[in-house]
Amino acid sequence: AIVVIVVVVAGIIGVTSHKKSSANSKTVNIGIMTSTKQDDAIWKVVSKTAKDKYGITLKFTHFTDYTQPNKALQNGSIDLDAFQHYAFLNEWNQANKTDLVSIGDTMISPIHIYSSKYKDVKDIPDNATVAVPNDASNESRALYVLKSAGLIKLDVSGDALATPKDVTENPKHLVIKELDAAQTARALDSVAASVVNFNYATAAKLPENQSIYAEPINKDSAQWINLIAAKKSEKNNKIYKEVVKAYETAATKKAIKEQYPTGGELPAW
Ligand code: MET
Repeated sequence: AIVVIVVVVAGIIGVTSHKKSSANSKTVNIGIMTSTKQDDAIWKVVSKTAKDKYGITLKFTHFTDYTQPNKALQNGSIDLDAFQHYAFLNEWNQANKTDLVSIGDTMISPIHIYSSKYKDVKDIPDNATVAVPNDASNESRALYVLKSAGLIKLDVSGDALATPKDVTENPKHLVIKELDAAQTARALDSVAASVVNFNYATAAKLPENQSIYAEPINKDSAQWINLIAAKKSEKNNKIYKEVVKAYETAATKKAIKEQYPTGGELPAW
C-alpha cells in the first residue's frame, strides 16, 4: 500500500509540475475592453479552441478606456491586445512613436448615433449639442457618420481624417462636444445625441431602440476593422499566430452572430 501511495503521489507531483511548465510557456495575456456578457461568450469560444487545438491558455486583462491597452502592450504587461481598429492603431503609432502591428483581423462594429430624447435624426433641434469621441480616428469617424446621417457637410472624403474644422455646412448649428469615447454613452442624459462606439454602448447597456442611426458599411469601412495587435518584434511569434488562428474560426463566427444577432459586431476575417 505504501508503494502505491508513493507512486500515486509522485505521479500527481509529476503531472502537476509538467502542467505548470507547459502552461507557463503557453499562456497568452490579451488586453480587451470592459467585460460584457456578449464578449465573454465570444472569448470563451476562442479560449476553448486555443486550449484544445494549440494547448494555449488565454488570460484576459480588462481595460476601461482606449488609452490603456496599447501602453500595457508596449511595456510588456500584456502580450497582445484586441480592442482597436486599424485607424486607431495608425493614429496611436504616429502620436506615440510606437510601431505596434496587426497580426490578424477580428470583427467590425458600426458606430451609432444614440439619443434618449429623439427618435429620428430629423428631430434633433437647432442648436442642439451632439457628443462625439475625442480621439482622432473615432472623432473623424463620428463626423463622417453625422455627415452620412445628413446633419452636416465636410470638406474631406473617403478615408481622410476629419476634424470639426472640416465641417463646411451645419444647417442646424449643432454644437459638437468632444468627449473621451468612454464618456459618450454616459453623456446621453445631457446632450441631444451622442456618437457611441459599440463596445461602450454594449457595456452601458444602451437600449437598441435608442440608436437613431447606424454607420453604413461601404468601401471606406476597412479602416474600422478591429484587429489583434502585437509588438513589432513579436509579429512572427508562433504562439501569437496560433492565437489569431484560434480566433478566426467558424465557431467564433457562430458565437459573434449568436451574441450580436442584429449585427452589432460582424466577423471581419
Ligand atoms: N471596438 C471599437 C470600434 O470598433 C474600437 C474603437 S478604436 C479603439 O468602434
